[in-house]
Amino acid sequence: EALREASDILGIDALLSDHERATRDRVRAFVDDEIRPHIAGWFDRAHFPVELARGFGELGVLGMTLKGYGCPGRSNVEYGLAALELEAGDSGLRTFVSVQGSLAMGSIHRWGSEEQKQEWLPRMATGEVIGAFGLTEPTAGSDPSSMTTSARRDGDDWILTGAKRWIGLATIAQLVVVWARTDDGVRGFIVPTDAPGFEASVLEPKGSMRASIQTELHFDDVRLPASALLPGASGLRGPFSALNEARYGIVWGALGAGRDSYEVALRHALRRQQFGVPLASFQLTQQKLVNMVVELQKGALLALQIGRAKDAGTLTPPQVSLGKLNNVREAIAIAREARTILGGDGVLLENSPIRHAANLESVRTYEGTDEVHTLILGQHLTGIGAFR
Ligand code: TGC
Repeated sequence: EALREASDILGIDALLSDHERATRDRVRAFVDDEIRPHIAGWFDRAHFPVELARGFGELGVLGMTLKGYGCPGRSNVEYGLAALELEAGDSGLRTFVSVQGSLAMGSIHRWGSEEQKQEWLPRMATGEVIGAFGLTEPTAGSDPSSMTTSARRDGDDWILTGAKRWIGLATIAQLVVVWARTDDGVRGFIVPTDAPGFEASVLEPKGSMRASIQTELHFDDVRLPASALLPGASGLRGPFSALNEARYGIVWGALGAGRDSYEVALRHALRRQQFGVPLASFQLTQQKLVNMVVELQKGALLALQIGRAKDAGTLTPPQVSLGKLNNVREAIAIAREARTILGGDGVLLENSPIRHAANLESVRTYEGTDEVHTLILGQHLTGIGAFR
């Protein structure tokens, strides 16, 4: 705790309210008790602990900022602090919370009918029902506008055909919010995973986010009732609005992976003796540690500014892009540098930095790659879209 206080050189803790600190400490304790002791084994065995879904529900981090329908209704800064603590445990487990809360629940809360919200959200907030979000396709990643999955009318029903790829959780989910092309543009559908013609398979083996499930989906003429359509969403604004929410969580979450890597490296550097003195007494080691803390402190200020703007309702997509681009990029650099301080022991999974570094390769790629966020910012600065 004293080492952690020393690393808050700018006094960023004091910018948080007592309530925000209490929320953060509650999630931190959950991560220490329920995730930290097991995560290396889960990662090694590529195991996602599905029983944690109920624990996350009790902790109040599923659909954390959503109001009503049994959802926690907390502030965006509290959600950000929770994401940071969860990702200090593991990016794959924070991803579960993002997919369930920001993407699946967020889409239903924002675009769903009253009946859809009442049917699904209360049970998703407790973790009883798991939801996934299907936007990316085998041939449509950074460019969702080229999606080929389609839904056509058959009487009052819809018939869904196509495929999705890199979809979190779908093999353990009860529903997937699927975005598909229709005569009326891109629309969203709540697809039950037991519907005939729906198939989900796990993408494995992965070298990143191994304690998490990513899947490929196939829809072979899946018949859906009219009530499956999300009535409020029309066009790509529907899925992109959900992506804003998940990207926001990553702005904070990446800092958790970075902080955990730094703390492991610092403890090792203070303990490990070489040439008769602790590693921490070498100038090169101190420089590495200092550079990590400089970036963690800058990243925390950035996340807090973005979080306060989100709570004030003024947050813009370029601001989220700036935060995601910077904080994930710096977190990977920190995790890799932390690994070097650990020397050979740094490649063992009992030390977290190499796991965080591997996980963050996924985080820099999903929810908009570094390149996409750079070009969103480039468009903001120049007024010229350079995507194609
Ligand atoms: P563009 O023509 O600019 O926009 C189309 C419509 O969308 C609106 N829009 C947004 N709305 C809300 N928030 C945003 N951030 C928005 N960005 C765009 C826009 O206003 C417009 O609305 P309307 O009503 O006028 O039609 O779209 P574009 O195709 O030119 O955009 C280009 C680009 C590259 C920015 C966009 O395609 C993009 O963001 N690409 C990245 C896609 C991405 O992030 N994919 C990640 C998928 S999710 C995932 O990775 C799975 S992780 C979770 C899991 O594990 O399952």
